[in-house]
Amino acid sequence: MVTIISVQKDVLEDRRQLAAEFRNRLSRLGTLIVNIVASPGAGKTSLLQATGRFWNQRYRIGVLVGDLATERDAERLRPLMPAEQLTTGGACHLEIPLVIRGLEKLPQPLDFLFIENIGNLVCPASHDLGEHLRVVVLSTTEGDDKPGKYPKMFRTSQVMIISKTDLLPWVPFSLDQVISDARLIQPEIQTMAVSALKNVGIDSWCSYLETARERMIASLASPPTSLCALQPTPSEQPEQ
Ligand SMILES: Nc1nc2c(ncn2[C@@H]2O[C@H](COP(=O)(O)OP(=O)(O)OP(=O)(O)O)[C@@H](O)[C@H]2O)c(=O)[nH]1
Ligand SMILES: [Mg+2]
Repeated sequence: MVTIISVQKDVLEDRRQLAAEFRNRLSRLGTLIVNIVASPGAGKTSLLQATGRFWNQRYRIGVLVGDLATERDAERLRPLMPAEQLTTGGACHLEIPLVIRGLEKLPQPLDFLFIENIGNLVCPASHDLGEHLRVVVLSTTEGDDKPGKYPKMFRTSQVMIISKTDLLPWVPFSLDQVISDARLIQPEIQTMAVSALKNVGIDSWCSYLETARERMIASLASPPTSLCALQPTPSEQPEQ
């Protein structure tokens, strides 16, 4: 016999509230939180490595990187930025309590907190991690039909990064097709094409992030207590 139990409560409501509080707390510190979601191997860690190289210590960056097992991604990132591995054991997505605990192990405050979610185009779409921006990375080797097939992930993202564009000459992948497919689902989605390997499009991505952070700060009722002075990089220092 099947017994149906009616649950008169949104089971994710507590998590959403926790995520909203986390977002507000980090907003007040001037930290833009970016949740990077994608299939396994789409190029999330490579994009973060290219971002760290491009900014070259200009900002205070921290990364929480999720995987089922191993510290491999955190080890790749640590030469460029503080990175804490969140190992889930078997869970196919990150949840906000793990993110809050992970942040305690990173230096504070930060200008940008990146969260590399578990490689999965399904479950991470349903979990608010307190991010200001959700960025879905889709690589040219995965096919240009993915937005239509995994609509929730693209509907809940503000940005679609098309990665591994250096492989475009060799794979059947249409940039126009993938962008129009994504815009059918999320008309406002911003799209960027990058190659982390060849360092193409990373400047536009970084400048998009800088603008997003400036807008987030401008929307606050009072300025953050720990604003980064936007120090010029050594190469930009005026000659003595
Ligand atoms: N050709 C090419 N290969 C890339 C590029 N970016 C990443 N790769 C390769 O793609 C593979 C996966 O890259 P990762 O950055 O580890 O991908 P990921 O999404 O972080 O992977 P998981 O964390 O395991 O889900 C590696 O072999 C990278 O070298 C790129 O721009 N061009
Ligand atoms: Mg990775």
